[in-house]
Amino acid sequence: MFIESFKVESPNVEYTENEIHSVYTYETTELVHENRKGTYQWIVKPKSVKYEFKTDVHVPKLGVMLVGWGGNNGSTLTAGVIANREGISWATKDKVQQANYFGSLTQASSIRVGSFNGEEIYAPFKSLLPMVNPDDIVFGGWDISDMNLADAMARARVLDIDLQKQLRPYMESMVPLPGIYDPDFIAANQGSRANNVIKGTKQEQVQQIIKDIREFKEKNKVDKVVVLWTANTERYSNVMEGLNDTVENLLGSVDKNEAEISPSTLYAIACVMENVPFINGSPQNTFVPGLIDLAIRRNTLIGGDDFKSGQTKMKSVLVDFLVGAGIKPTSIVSYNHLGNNDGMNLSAPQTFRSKEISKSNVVDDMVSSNGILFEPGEHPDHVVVIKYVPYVADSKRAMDEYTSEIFLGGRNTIVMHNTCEDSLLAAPIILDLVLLAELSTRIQLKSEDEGKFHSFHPVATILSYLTKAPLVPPGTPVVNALSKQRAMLENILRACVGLAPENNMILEYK
Ligand code: NAI
Ligand code: DG6
Repeated sequence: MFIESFKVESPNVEYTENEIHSVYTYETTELVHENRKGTYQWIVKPKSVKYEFKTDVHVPKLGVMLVGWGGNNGSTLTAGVIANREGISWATKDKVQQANYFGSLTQASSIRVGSFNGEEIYAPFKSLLPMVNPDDIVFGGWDISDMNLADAMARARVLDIDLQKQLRPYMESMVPLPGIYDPDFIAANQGSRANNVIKGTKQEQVQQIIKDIREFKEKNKVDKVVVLWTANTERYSNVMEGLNDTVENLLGSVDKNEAEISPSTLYAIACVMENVPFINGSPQNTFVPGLIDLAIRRNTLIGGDDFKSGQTKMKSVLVDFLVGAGIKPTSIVSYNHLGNNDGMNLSAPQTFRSKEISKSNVVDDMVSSNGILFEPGEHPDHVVVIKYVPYVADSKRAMDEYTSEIFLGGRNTIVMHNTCEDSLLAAPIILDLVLLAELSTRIQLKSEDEGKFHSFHPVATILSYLTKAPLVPPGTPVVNALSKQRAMLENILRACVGLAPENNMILEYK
């Protein structure tokens, strides 16, 4: 059965006019490796830690500024939110289609809240805590192309034509602000698009982005802004001592107009300086060490990297299943071809390399979790190929072959073929990223050992479910398995309303 909303009644939870306050017992373990009677043994001690969570229930008016607003993802997301807000329906060759948010964790997935009369009861994910309603988001942003959003939607060739016609009046007046363009960081084939660029030194460019954010906030009367990079994939920037390894060196390099500071890092610096959350939806190393330290110092949320939309999502499910089932994946080969502007940009070796890295590291934690199947340091062969094929446009083809060793030396090969509009997968993920980033800035916590409430660590691991290469604070394990990432997110939000983690034991019926 599905219910729309619920309220928790518990001595551990208090709902007030301003906040939800919960007291939560975190059941975990403590490990020690000790010499006991001459032999080293691992001792696991179950441990309970009391936490308190405070969630501010005032949902702000949210502004979302996209870097690369006029791209396929930016225009598709903007169109999709307007279509939902306006209740638009349109004729396709199959049926009359109603706007929806399929593919969004927050808007279209559910959580189990318990059992009632022998039936499992589910509620919308978004009913867990007060979240921004996408209808109320004000969109804006930057693009190095000055095309208005209605034309950009047509250029993207993603949406049905009848839907585009209905959306055009809402989007014609939306024009991206000039962006920071550096041809050294993206493919040369993007040059013809760059007719809307911020002039000046890197320091002047950062200052312009800060000014843009302030003016956007003022003009649209929004309480909070989240900025998200959905612009072209950049090449990696070099990380060097003295250049970008510390806060001082990074800011000094901006002052010195150092060529190796990328546009995405400049936008991120501007956001962190303004205490505006910044999310990186592409694979490049925007978050150089000096920037991560700056975000930590200023306690500003940063999250990334690279939206996890299709092929990688499947990979982080399938490899988790294989390794979890005691089957040994030995070779993973992923081919993609696509014909949109993202594909064209990725046809340059340097930008492809950024994507290859983020697509390749996604099975590491699963492999290292099973020492029965894999020797230390052993990995499956893992190859990623991306080709640009203009004809297929945004309709990306992803083909994967997984070969595994099974019982008694047997081989098991699984082949998958996925065809899908890339931007229709990415847009709901972008929405989730900004909504969850905003929500997480309203949550405070403290453990029994801490005197004061504090926000989550500024490096937002809570967003990991949505990204291919989750950015984590230095010294923190990276989790890629999709089910674990989802459980982490859901269980933290459950803790905020005093609900136990979903343990799937269903002991009531045992
Ligand atoms: P796109 O090429 O259609 O859009 C990117 C936009 O960014 C373009 O309009 C371009 O003019 C603009 N741009 C480039 N550099 C800029 C800068 N420095 N400042 C402002 N604007 C700039 O690409 P699409 O398909 O929208 O993808 C966007 C990004 O998301 C790409 O990096 C892609 O790799 C990444 N991504 C996409 C996924 C998907 O499923 N669509 C999944 C994972 C990541
Ligand atoms: C080619 O792979 C284009 C890319 O931008 C991908 O479409 C994007 O990274 C999505 O990747 P995945 O692996 O999550 O489907």
